[in-house]
Amino acid sequence: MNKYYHTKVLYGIAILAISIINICNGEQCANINIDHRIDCTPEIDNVTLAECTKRKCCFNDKFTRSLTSNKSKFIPKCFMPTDYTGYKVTQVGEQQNDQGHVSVFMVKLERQIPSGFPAEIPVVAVEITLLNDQSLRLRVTDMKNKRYEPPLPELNLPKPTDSFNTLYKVNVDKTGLLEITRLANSAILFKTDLTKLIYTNQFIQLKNKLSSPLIYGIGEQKAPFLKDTQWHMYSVFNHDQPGDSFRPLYGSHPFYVNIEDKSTGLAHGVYLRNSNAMDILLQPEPAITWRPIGGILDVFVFVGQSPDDVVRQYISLIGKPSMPPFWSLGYHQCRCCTQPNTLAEQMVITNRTIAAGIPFDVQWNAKEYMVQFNDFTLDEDRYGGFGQWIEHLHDIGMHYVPIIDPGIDPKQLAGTYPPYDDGVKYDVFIKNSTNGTFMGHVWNKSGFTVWPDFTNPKSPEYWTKQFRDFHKIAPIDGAWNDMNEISNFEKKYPCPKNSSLESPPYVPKNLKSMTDMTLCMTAKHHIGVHYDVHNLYGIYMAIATDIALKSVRQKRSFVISRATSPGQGRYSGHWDGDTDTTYKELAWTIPSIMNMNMFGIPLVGGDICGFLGNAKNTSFYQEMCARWIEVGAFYPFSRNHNTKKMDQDPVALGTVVTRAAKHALETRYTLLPYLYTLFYKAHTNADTIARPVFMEHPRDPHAYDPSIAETQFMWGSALMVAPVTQPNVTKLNVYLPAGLWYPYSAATYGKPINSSGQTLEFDTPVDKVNVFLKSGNVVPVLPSRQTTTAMRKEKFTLVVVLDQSGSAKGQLYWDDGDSIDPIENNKYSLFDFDVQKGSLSTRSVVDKYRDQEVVVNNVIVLGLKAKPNEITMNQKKWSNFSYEESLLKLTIDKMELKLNGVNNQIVWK
Ligand code: MIG
Repeated sequence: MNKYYHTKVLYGIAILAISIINICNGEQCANINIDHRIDCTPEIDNVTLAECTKRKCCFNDKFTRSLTSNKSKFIPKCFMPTDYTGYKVTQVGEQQNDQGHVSVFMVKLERQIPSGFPAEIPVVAVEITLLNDQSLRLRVTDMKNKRYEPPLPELNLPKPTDSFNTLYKVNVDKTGLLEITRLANSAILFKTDLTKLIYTNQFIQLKNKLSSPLIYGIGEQKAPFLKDTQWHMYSVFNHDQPGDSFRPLYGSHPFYVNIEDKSTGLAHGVYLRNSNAMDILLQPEPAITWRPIGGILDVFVFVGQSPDDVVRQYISLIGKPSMPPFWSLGYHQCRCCTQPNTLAEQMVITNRTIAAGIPFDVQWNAKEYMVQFNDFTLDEDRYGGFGQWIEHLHDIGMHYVPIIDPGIDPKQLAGTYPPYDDGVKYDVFIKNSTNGTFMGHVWNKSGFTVWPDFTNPKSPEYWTKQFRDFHKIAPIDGAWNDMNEISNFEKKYPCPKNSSLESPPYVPKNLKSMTDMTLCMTAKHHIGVHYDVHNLYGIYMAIATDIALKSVRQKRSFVISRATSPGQGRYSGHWDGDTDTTYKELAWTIPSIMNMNMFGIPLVGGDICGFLGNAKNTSFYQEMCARWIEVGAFYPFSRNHNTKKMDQDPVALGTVVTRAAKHALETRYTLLPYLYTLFYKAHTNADTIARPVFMEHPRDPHAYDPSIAETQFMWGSALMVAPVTQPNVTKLNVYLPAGLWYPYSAATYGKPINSSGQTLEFDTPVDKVNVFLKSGNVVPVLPSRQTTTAMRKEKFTLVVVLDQSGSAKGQLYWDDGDSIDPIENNKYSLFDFDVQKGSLSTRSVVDKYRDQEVVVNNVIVLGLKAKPNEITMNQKKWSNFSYEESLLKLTIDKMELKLNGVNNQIVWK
């Protein structure tokens, strides 16, 4: 057979195949809107007609779409016909609870035709459990064999309700339709066709319809806040990824919030509890396709009245975040790499920051203090006197946090390096496929690295011992966990060939390979293979570090982790990793902190002034850094950090940056009692802290406008931050939802703005950030001081911002700032503030922290239309007050009002 003939025959077969498709299911193919297609050959990048035909699917590669090739390549060319029946529903059943309400739906699916993927699961069980009136759980499992499920996050399932009065309705039938609608308006919340499910050992695919293209979440990605439904592929796999990239970042958060309608703010959310690598594809239908490459489908649907309600349900399920130490809400300063090379160099930077009067609480170092970049060592030559220096920081009210990497050096002389020797003794290192210790390489100068398996129940004890020993020479106050994706630069031997774990049938599209920058997928952990548990390394490390710090310090722990996964907010915060030093990345940190807040990790921030790439101290860079610190002062976790090229602490960058830093950080510091109270609400009520404007104004359609939602953000309900994230801006357009707003900066108040829901222009010179207090709130503040330690000795001010009806509400949470589990141990105080008709009442709700009583010296009432004639404090006349008409501002001073254990009433008339 010559070549020409061969081609011709193939061509003929192809024509025939097309006509067969046309004959058999012409309508079934032609009727499908391109935007609704379900990929039939998702693992194949350039599918052929022949392969497509084999899978009994429709082939059409002739479409025009003005999309980048990176998106159009995800439009399925081989897609399922309308009557595609991969699975057939062979049984549908229901279960009732004791009260006779249907509480569980069950569906049995049996495979009809091969999906094309190996290791097909022939019989699949779908179980839909109504959890409570707002939420339900959909589990799709192998009917015969138990499959891997992640042990974390532990779930706090809602208590089962007896009688359902659900906001939603479930419809599931023999045709395979599964539909969840909102009862009130029949809006579709989740709709899928079970016959088109792909369910195989290493590839699962399920597509469900979205209510609208307003979809948020899906982390961690270097992407805008609003996710892209124009055939955008998001891969989810913890990954060490510097700079601006389409590849997945450090954390895995398969959760989204979908706004159903911007004028009602009705919203729902979906969480896929699965720790395997996965792809998430969004398409214009709008719809979402989940593609985990292992585990099961364990899907939670949260139906809410508003986006914050949805997020609260999600965070309540996966675990609410912990209370951070009060000092950790101060300003942090760090710097790597090879710099500062000595303690003396470090001291210069620390001291000049203090001397400049920049509020400053926590000094950090990356691995420079170590010997050969080995954890728990101290280079006495370069960093001699380290321990005393940390003590000195403590004496002046500061704290200290070092990097602690997971990678341990296995090549030190036996008996000289306990972190390795102990690990061998405890037998806690991750193993390779043949049960040797898994060996790779990150920073350790020996060229070799091994990793503790934090899923091993012995690891916390092993890890605690290392912390305890190190703490004797360096009394550190927290830990910074880097490189825990796990990041690995080099494999010391090739990963096993012909392993379906190393080269699975489907590799998430935005990864180079499964093992790029990490371990082999066959590496063994106590709870499973790396393939399954890769995404959980960060959370397990955070748990061990949290245990170690608490046990060594007997104080509240402070952990910042690069890798994260659902539920991690209970154990750590997070920073955004290796950002480029560009305005683009600065702007991205706003979506990033809002996302992490929605994922239950509110203690989050980016590297202030950018991590990579700043080489010269130019005026362009100084301006960017000033702008960055103005955003960064409002990261819940506020740290300046960068890589080698040059010093970027504010003083090093000159007077403009120093002034901007001082100003923005003083503003932050005054607000710390408010921020701390927001952490209390996050811890007890699953609230977010840094949140999008639409979360506070869900029925204001403008609040969803990307020019607002991506650039402005709120702290709780009382504070709006509208920073500059572009060069050469001196006037900024800011959207203020309807209400009264007060410009605020470090204990000064601007003229009130009565907005009807408008965009207004504000002067924003380089050293100014727009911060506004919103009407209807009482905000507790303290004077800014050099450290939070000094601040805690000061007296409080209550800032009342009246709404149209003259009301306002607020709270203050207070404790000793550093003890373990203050709320669980009942060692805190909580005060409620309520303003109505010219009267502020303070109520002592919980009064269990008395070591330092809360004393209010001033009450500032904003939005008061006329000067009062008389003020009374607890029925007694009070004459220390003043009124500024242009600001509609009443200041009551010298009050010395104690809040603990008593209720107070202040009246102005
Ligand atoms: O650059 O050791 O994201 O913040 O300073 C590679 C330190 C390793 C990456 C972290 C970065 C940190 C650095 N690390």
